[in-house]
Amino acid sequence: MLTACARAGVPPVVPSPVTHTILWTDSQAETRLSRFRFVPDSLRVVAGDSVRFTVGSGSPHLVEFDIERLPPEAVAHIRAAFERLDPTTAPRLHTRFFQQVGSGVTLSTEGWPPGDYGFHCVAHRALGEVGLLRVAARPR
Ligand SMILES: [Cu+2]
Repeated sequence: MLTACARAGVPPVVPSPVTHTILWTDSQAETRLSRFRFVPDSLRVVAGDSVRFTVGSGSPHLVEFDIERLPPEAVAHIRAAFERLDPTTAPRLHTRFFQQVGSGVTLSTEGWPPGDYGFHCVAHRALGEVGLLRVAARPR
């Protein structure tokens, strides 16, 4: 089918940017071993999509990208995105804390190079609140 379309000169379908949601959770009721989590803790996006980090429950959370688990050329893009949100925390690649359920930040991945982006919550990293964003190149 794809081959037929390509032969007919039909351009490939380019997906429109979408906004994904990742929740910060404090799911004490589920298990004490993995109380603090990102849900989902792994997400695949296409460059240009947005990612909304939202408090689902519990304690104050923030998101910080792991400078050692990023495509090297991604650091400047993340810093620029965070700069628009809060210049005081941007140099360290993290947001401020959010606590109220439903509050959070939306990051656009426009221009972000493809690769794996590790992130965590500074407050609960040792308790397992870590995640991974897989950014794929947007088809042209
Ligand atoms: Cu947290």
